[in-house]
Amino acid sequence: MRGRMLAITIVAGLLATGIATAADLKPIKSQRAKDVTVTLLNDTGQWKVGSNSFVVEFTSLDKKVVEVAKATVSTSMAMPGMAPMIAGAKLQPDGPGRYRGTIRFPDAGERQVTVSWETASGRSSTRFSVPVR
Ligand SMILES: [Cu+2]
Repeated sequence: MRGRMLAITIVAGLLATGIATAADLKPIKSQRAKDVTVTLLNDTGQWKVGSNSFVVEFTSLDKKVVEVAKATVSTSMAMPGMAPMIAGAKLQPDGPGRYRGTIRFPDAGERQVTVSWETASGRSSTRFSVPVR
């Protein structure tokens, strides 16, 4: 009985750890680009001024993982009377159809975000806006 309780505790602990990563992430933005949905996520569902960690996921319309290569995330902010402010993310593959990224924003405001990726059928990209608060 005691051994069984311990086993249950360990399994529950492992499940909690595994699910915690996925379930604690909130979508920042989800954008459909033809047959692929691109979703940015992090722990708050928002980008903030300063350093940000996030995840970008590529899924099919029926919510299955889409394996992509060479994903990139870049952002641009229109600044009145100035050249646009550009910031790119550093991305690391983190499993099929998923990348972990970091990006830094020096100020608040709306960003035009461009995500691009490669599949067997070629290179694709999509553009959408995300506020930095
Ligand atoms: Cu700016």
